[in-house]
Amino acid sequence: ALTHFASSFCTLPTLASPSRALAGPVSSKNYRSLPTKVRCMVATEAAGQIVRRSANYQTSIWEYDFVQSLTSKYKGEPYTARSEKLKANIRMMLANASKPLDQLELIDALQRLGLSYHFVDEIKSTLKSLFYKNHIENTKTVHDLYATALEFRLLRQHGYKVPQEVFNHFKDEQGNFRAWIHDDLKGMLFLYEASYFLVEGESILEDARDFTTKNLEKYFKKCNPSEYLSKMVSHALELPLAWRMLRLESNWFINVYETKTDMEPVLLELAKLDFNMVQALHQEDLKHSSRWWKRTGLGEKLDFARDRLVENFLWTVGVIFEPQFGNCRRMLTKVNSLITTIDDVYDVYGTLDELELFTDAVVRWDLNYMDRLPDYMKLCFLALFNSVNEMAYNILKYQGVDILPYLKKAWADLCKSYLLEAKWYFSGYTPTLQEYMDNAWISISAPVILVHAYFYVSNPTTEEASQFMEEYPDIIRWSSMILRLADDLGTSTDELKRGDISKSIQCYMHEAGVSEEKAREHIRNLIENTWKKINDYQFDNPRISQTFIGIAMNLARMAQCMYQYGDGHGVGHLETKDRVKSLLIKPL
Ligand code: LA6
Ligand code: MN
Ligand code: MN
Ligand code: MN
Ligand code: MN
Repeated sequence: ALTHFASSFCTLPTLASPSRALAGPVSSKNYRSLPTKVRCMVATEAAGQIVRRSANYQTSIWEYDFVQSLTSKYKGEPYTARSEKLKANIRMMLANASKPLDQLELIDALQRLGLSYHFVDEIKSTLKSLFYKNHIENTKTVHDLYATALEFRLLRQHGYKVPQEVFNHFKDEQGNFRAWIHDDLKGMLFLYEASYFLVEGESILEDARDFTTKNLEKYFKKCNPSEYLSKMVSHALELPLAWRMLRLESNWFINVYETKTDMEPVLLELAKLDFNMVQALHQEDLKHSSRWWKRTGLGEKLDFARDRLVENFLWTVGVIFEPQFGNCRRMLTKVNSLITTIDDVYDVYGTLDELELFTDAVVRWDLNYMDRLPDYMKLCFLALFNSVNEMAYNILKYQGVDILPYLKKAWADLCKSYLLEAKWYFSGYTPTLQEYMDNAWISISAPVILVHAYFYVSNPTTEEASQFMEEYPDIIRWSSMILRLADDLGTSTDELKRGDISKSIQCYMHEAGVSEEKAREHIRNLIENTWKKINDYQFDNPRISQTFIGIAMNLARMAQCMYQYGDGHGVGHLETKDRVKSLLIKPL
């Protein structure tokens, strides 16, 4: 019963064609009277055969036995002892650094090398006193662009809303950046990175971003690409630090830092060692997750669906990498794998009737609804039901709070949003961008991911905080929007080829009558603007933990990473493969 037929599914939707757009959303009742595709489907159903789409996804490139064979020597005694010793040295360095610039540079290096999580308290108190001295007492004397930008970025990263006006000093009476800045390459680079911590309405920072982008690009055309600073510039122009996936950035930076003339050997040694020790833990999380995935049988039984356990695990490393959150990574890998499979049920394989039944079963969260489902859906439903119930059970067992209502609701919302997209697809409907996004920030699954993550990093979990999650706080919405838009930029071309709804790009093309290139630019602008809201969220939200805000930001970063060069999630053999190797397989 689980076989499927290759796609012979009538014509593809022509998205730019207004004749396919309906006046409003369609209900499940009127879809049968709509254009070509639907008639085609009715015809094939009548002949007793259901014609299904196919995404022709490749099988997984990561074999189970290979994953299970991963090992690392970076575990246990000699390594932990050495690591403790190096950490103590660095703590001394932090305590002995007396000049503000030395402190800032040390903190920046620790962050970029992926080590700052070991020095949270030290960094916090250093930055607190710097902020107090420079922005409350105002005893600041240095007016160097590089130092100002570095301080600005670090303080904003840590929740201090330093005013953008600190950069006015570098502008002339006409409001242009002063001429000498063109020769201050390092200053420009750091101003560029700082400018991405802007919030809505900060035009000085917007100017700074445009100005530095333009000038760094100009510089880059004529520089020597092997120099340290040039490597930093080209990397920054590709994607700013603020948007980068932390572990990958550390991996990259450790290698570059090694070539820096005045680098600190102690930092380098700990960075490599710590990276390898963390990788050893991640391997155990991955192996655990992969055994679970094999037990579900979904990868083997469901031929139409993506079998992407390792890629799903990579997402979780992007979302939360610190050693102590292994349970969260293991749980989220399950969530991601279930999402990826069920998304393919809705987008590729299921008929509309089946999807209605599946949605019903999830909304009711009731095994009594299972016997109405086709076999392949029974597998999905029971895997989902058992896995999510078990997650709720763990929280109930250890923390005494029943979070099942919140988990159930998140999945019900997701399936309802999937179903609406399926209805749009089968009726050939093209929504406006706004209408699309109102649904698509849920259908990208980020709310499900973030709600589950929330409960696994909040300890204790309170009833009040749980209810707060139910309303999906803004930070969830912004993170979801970025995931959705980045996913559309990377996946919509293939999705439309195989048969799928108009995604944000096509909705905007249709609505604004613009070219695909213009529409993509619009979507990239929306991503930039959404980051401004996320940046602002950090400053004044005591109700939500910094850990959770970090997770939401990291999910957005991970999306920009995964879809940087196309569909890195579905097409696993390109950049994603190299990333998996360098983060999860090869030690430094
Ligand atoms: C992307 O697939 C996908 F499966 C997701 C659910 C995105 C994020 C996933 C994680 C972390 P696709 P769609 C598991 O591009 O159908 O098919 O929403 O998603 O565009
Ligand atoms: Mn498969
Ligand atoms: Mn999909
Ligand atoms: Mn989908
Ligand atoms: Mn997609």
